[in-house]
Amino acid sequence: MCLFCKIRDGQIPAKVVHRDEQCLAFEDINPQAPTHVLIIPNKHIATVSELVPEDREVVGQLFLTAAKIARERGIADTGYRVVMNTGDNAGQTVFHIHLHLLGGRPMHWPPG
Ligand code: D5M
Repeated sequence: MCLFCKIRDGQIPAKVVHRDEQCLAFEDINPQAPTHVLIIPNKHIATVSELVPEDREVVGQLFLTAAKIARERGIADTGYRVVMNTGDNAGQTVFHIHLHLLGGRPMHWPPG
């Protein structure tokens, strides 16, 4: 089972900030900003490239959850970044899709 499936199932501890029927959000273990939360689908999907039409709703739920957490953290007005690294060249290290929610400081563009 993959690392994030184990977190989903409670086999590896995480600081969970949101859970519903479709997704789970928890604090990134190596935060790159004052807010750095990962939002994952409960369903194991390795990369964006493996998404199928039936995943449309859960992908929407990932973004809605990011927006909700951003509001709760008070970073919605100042702005934040949501990003999903896909594949080796993008630096994906955990092959269970996850939306990074980063905020609480100015973000730079382009990223590295
Ligand atoms: O991002 C993978 C992210 O996953 C990276 O920011 C660290 C985070 N990570 C790795 N292990 C854990 C655990 N155990 N808890 C919480 N966060 C974790 P990627 O886009 O794949 O590079």
